[in-house]
Amino acid sequence: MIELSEEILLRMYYKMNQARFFEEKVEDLLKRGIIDETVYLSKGEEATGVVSGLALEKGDLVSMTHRGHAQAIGFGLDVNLMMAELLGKSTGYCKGKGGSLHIADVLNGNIGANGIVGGGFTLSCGAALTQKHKKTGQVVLCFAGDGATNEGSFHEAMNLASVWKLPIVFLIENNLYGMSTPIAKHMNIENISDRGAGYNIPGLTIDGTDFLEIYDVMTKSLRYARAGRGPVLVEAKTYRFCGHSSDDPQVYRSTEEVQQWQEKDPLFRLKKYLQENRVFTGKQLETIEGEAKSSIEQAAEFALESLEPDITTVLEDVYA
Ligand SMILES: Cc1ncc(C[n+]2csc(CCOP(=O)(O)OP(=O)(O)O)c2C)c(N)n1
Ligand SMILES: [Mg+2]
Repeated sequence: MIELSEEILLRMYYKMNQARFFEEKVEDLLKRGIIDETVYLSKGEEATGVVSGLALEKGDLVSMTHRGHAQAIGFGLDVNLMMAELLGKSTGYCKGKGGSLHIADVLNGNIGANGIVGGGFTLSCGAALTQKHKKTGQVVLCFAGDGATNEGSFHEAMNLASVWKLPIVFLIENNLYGMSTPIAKHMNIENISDRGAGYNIPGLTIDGTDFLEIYDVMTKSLRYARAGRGPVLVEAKTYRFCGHSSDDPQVYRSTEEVQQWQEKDPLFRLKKYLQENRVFTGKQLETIEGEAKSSIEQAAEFALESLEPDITTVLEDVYA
């Protein structure tokens, strides 16, 4: 089994906690009416976003989904600026005009979250083509959901990426549902990774709650793409603990099913590993959790104290 350094495990545990606390804070702010937009939470899916972000090299690019908070934290975005964006404040990543669905930091390689399901596939091809022509040696990590792989853009992007041997790793977060539709009703295959074969792209299915497997497979896939060998399609089976969006009564799934997946909570799996292998003491784990929590408290304070965008800037940075 792959061995991870203490340093990487520390960052992983800190960031996974940050992602969980970030969304718990968002839920709280939503309930209090302080956040006033539809938000898509990834509680339960943190491992794919955080762990694959840690497998990237400096300068690599990422395109995120509508369920992108853990993906953003894994990539290294600043939680203060993320929270400010969700509150529509001028200090946010898009000066408060984008919200959760459009968090982006293009100058630093984060092509952005996307309100259009499947919108990131072809953008990622463009970004990867640039890396190939400029010979930067950087790779694009393109996140998407299971439902998104039924979009035409997925198939166009897979074809182009394969024909042009683009440096992309497609990471599909298969949380078994597209909104309320279970996967068996929206595709007639068991593993999305099988779709790679149609484009001569290697396809792999992994356990999206297992940090070791994600880190191992993502490191190898990124290395493969970086070496100029072409794209890789990775499918991670995972589960969202909360509803599809902030207003989903979840009548389409049973509480037993949710409970079964909660037993595989990626955050607890990581904690158990750290305890059983005595990587950190109980006290050290508590300190890491405490620091992650206070970073989110500070982010909320930063966002709450920040100014609303000035009305005179309403048309700035808007192009459509
Ligand atoms: C092109 C497009 N079609 C439909 C929607 C509405 N929509 C938002 S999220 C979603 C489900 C996407 O499912 P999946 O790709 O599995 O991602 P998940 O929400 O499960 O993370 C849909 C249909 C949209 N935003 N964009
Ligand atoms: Mg889904």
